[in-house]
Amino acid sequence: MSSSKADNVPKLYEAFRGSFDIGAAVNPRTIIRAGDLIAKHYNSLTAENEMKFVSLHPAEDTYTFEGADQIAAFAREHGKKMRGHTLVWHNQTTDWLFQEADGSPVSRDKLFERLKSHIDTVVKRYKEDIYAWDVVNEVIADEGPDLLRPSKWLDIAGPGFIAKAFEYAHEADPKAQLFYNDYNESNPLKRDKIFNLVKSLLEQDVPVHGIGLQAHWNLYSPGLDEIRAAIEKYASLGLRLQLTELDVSVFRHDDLRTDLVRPTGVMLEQQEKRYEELFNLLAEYRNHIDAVTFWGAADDYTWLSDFPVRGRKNWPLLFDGSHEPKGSFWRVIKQTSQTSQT
Ligand code: HAH
Repeated sequence: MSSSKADNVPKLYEAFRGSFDIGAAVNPRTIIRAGDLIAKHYNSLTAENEMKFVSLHPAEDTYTFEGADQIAAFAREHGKKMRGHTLVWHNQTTDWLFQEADGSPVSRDKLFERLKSHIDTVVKRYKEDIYAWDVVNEVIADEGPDLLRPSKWLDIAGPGFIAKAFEYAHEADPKAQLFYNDYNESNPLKRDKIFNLVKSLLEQDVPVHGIGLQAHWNLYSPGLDEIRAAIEKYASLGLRLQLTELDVSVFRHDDLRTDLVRPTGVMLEQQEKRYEELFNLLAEYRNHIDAVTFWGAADDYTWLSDFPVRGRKNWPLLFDGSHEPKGSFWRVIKQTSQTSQT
């Protein structure tokens, strides 16, 4: 990176000091390839994959901490905060957890024993590094009347696994802030289900402290009014809020085109306007929002290139493929200098 160029670029997280932390999801490759950019602009890190069940605990007697440890060491070296992601999820979890050695399903009690042992080991290992955990990820059903999505967790343990996960995490690190995290969080139907789930956990005195709005958004949706309504509804529970996985896809949800090798000028302009509006809204709610974490650091690597459309590149973040600030970065920064002058 040319340092003369870099010197003219203000640090993203410093622009939001006093409002919320600015985080990025990272992995062992990006902390090397984009290490300077990450160290400069973000003051909080989340492991994109390395702290998920399958990454940490591939077999009952095997923990693989190398990738997660590298990220924690990078965070320590650069004085960054860390969020933990994620303890209970229906994806990226290994089959052994739900099975006996002969392949038959485990009992409910044995599943809870294994869950407790996993949470204890992982949460205690990173106690000094991680201040907040996504304890339960994505258990709500997107569509239809059912509250919870089908999963092995639900099949074997019934809905009680959710409260148990929070209780085990709280026992392992009583100081950690514990989050329920989900996507499509601003969709009114799913929003109300998330609200009802978390409300019922609170009524049972389950230790849940925050709601993570994943915020995998695009240029067109969700609408600002829907995002605002979601923030207000979640905040009405008296919990802390974070945007945990923000990105702004340049494609509509049902747009399947794979021909673009770079974003069009129109897309970039729309993205600038969208990011400016989003951060204006987030700034309004800074008393409720503690951190805004992007699901990546720069457009050269994002999970959205190839997902959900194979062979389609995407450009959802504030820095381009060469780690230079995009127009969207300057719009987000400009907005903070205006609010701090008033
Ligand atoms: C998130 N799911 C996950 O929380 C995160 O761990 C992963 O790296 C990327 C996105 C969002 C999602 C999904 O995985 C599948 C369908 C819809 C949304």
